[in-house]
Amino acid sequence: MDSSWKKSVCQAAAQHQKHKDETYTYGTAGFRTKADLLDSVMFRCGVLAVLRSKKTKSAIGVMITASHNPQCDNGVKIVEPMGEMLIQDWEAYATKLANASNEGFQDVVDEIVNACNIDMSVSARVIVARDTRPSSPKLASAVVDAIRSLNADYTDYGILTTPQLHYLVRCVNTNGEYGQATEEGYYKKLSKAFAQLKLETSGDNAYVPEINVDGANGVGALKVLQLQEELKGALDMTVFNDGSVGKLNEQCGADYVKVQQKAPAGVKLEEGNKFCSFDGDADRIVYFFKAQDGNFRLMDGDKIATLIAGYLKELIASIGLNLQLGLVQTAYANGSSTLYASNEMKVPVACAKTGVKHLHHKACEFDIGVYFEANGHGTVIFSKNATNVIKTASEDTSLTEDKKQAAVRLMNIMDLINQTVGDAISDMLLVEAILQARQWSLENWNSAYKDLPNRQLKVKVKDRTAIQTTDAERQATAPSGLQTAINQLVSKYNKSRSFVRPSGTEDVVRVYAEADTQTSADLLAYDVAVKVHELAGGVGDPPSPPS
Ligand code: 16G
Ligand code: MG
Repeated sequence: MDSSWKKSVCQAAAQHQKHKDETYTYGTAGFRTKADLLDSVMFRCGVLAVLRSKKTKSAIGVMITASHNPQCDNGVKIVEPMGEMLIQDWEAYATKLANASNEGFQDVVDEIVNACNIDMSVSARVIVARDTRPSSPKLASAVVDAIRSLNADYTDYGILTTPQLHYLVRCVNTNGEYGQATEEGYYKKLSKAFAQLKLETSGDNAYVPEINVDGANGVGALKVLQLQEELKGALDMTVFNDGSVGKLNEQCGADYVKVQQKAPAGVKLEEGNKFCSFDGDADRIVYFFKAQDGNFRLMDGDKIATLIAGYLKELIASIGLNLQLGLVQTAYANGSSTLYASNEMKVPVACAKTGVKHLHHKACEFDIGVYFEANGHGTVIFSKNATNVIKTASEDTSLTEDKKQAAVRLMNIMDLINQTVGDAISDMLLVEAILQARQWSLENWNSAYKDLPNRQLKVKVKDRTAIQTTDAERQATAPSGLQTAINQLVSKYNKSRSFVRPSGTEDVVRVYAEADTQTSADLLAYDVAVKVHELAGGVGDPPSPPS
């Protein structure tokens, strides 16, 4: 077989030398670290994407972004043919390739080619996009160098949100069945579905078709403005933190708002107005508003998930379809949301490990799987069966007009949803469509259930892998004695729960606690953090007590 590719990829690799002392970890969603350490990683991910494309005989996506991390960081996510995240077997290859020495690079490539039985004569295609970070263009060109050295096809879409890239990969691999494989096609698909979901309403209506978007000074701000044109007035959007003044993710964006539980900088929180925050690559969204009591209220991923699941469940029932709808959460889901979903909505709830790939996987077990992380990342996936059943109903002339209308609505909802991955833009339109159908303000939506007060803390330890977990991260199995200590602390408070896990994106251990009052949640989180510091090799001073 012609092996000239080996020479050309090695020559190109020599231009993208690995930092000798650096070890790269494939985290929860790909590689992520300081941007100036990533050139070789990008090149090697480009190589990996080409190999994966040859293996799957499909187009593969590469997204350059570090999501909600500070502007100085960057990262890379690899996207599978149907728009999912890279499969886990290949995460191990990615890690090995990223960490191979400059001399050992070709051997690792050979090893992957052999282990996966890849036919290097098969053609390959990679789709590349990046967020708005200043470091992204150069890192994208490292990916492109790799693709070219292997003589593969590629399309560089320039600046996109992460979910837009996921969408495009799926469009390309389904020959347009999922949608038109252009950025414009994305806006057209979403805005058409949104327009068709709009209902004629009259009289008392608490819903207002206006939204203030905090774009995190990132790509989402740019893209929402492009969508605005397509929506032709169906939703009036005002964009804050559009990147013209502030820094990416600095005191703004979905992660800031969720963790700090307060409005972002640059936004004037006025009573009666609706707000939402995207993260840096627009795959997360949270809503918020100023309540009548003057206080800030957060509508996080759990609130969004229950809104969506409740509405979909009603639609399915109104048509009389026999489809199983389920909700997938993580350990971070507020205890009230879990109780509300299972006891009030009667929707089965499953718990998965943190990270989209785990939730997505679990959601595939239902006909209709709604999955959301509390941090605002989530979407809905419809099985092949569900899609067919809904399509058939929407065309069934023997159904009553009401049932048929409901089935057509479900069809449009399927089109509105980005089923490949959580998508802030698509989720926002879905929330707006449901609020419109329900004629709800955010106050109405918020009243479904009351969040339990909660607190998240970080603890620095020598080696965070000292913490090991089971039961979807709800129980710690190492270090020994930690779980028993957590159980004892939890038992001191009412309606309390706490767990710890090593972060997959930062060098810290995360602590979560909830309880019936904020004071108790704060104290419990603090007590647990102290235990982690004591038992899991904490570095620096022990955590300080809540003020
Ligand atoms: C990544 C994940 C997100 C998860 C977060 C956890 C994807 C696309 N993103 O941002 O789902 O919630 O990591 O971060 O999977 P942590 O491990 O640092 O807590
Ligand atoms: Mg993100």
